[in-house]
Amino acid sequence: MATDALILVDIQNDFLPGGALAVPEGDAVIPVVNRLQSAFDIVVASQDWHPADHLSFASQHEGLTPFEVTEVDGLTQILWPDHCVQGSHGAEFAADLNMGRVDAVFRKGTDRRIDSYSAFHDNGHRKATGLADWLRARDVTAVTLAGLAADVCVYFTAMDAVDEGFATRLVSDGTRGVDLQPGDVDSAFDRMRAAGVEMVTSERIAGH
Ligand code: VGL
Ligand code: ZN
Repeated sequence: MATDALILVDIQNDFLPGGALAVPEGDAVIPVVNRLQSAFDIVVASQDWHPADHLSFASQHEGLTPFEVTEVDGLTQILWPDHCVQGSHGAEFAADLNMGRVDAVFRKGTDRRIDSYSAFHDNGHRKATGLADWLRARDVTAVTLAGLAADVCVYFTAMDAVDEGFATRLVSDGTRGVDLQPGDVDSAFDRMRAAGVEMVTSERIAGH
């Protein structure tokens, strides 16, 4: 039977206020997604999970600072503060996030040389995380996304979900963005809508 899966994107300490790459109001998504989970048969979570020397970190590039842009392995790369280092507190899921209903966790960004914003593929579309096949093996045809950050990992996950053929929704009150440049979140929402992503508020999700 075709099912709808909830995908929780990167709800990790480093993306919450006080974290290394804090998303403003990032913690506001937690009660929303905790309430939503009971409306879904399948819940999965992605986890940004970098080695300490990951090349998306400004600290790995002499003379460059966070939020500058450079090239890594032929791809344009925004340099970030060190974040979500494997095994660190910052990489852990938020303490208040209900993990009891999460069926599988997909880790990404594990290869030093390539970043991975999407929960489906790395940024060069060189390798898949396995999420699409995992979902298809469970007859998932539709996905509902929530989490962090709206204009980075949620955005790329949504665009890949559409590409992979899933009917894709984003919980508008279940996400927050970085807005590195003011307007980034608005334009990410516009581009997602144009690609066919349906925006839905959590209160309109059936069974919740
Ligand atoms: C993210 C920047 C770097 C995210 C991950 O989860 O949105 N952003 N790594
Ligand atoms: Zn990252």
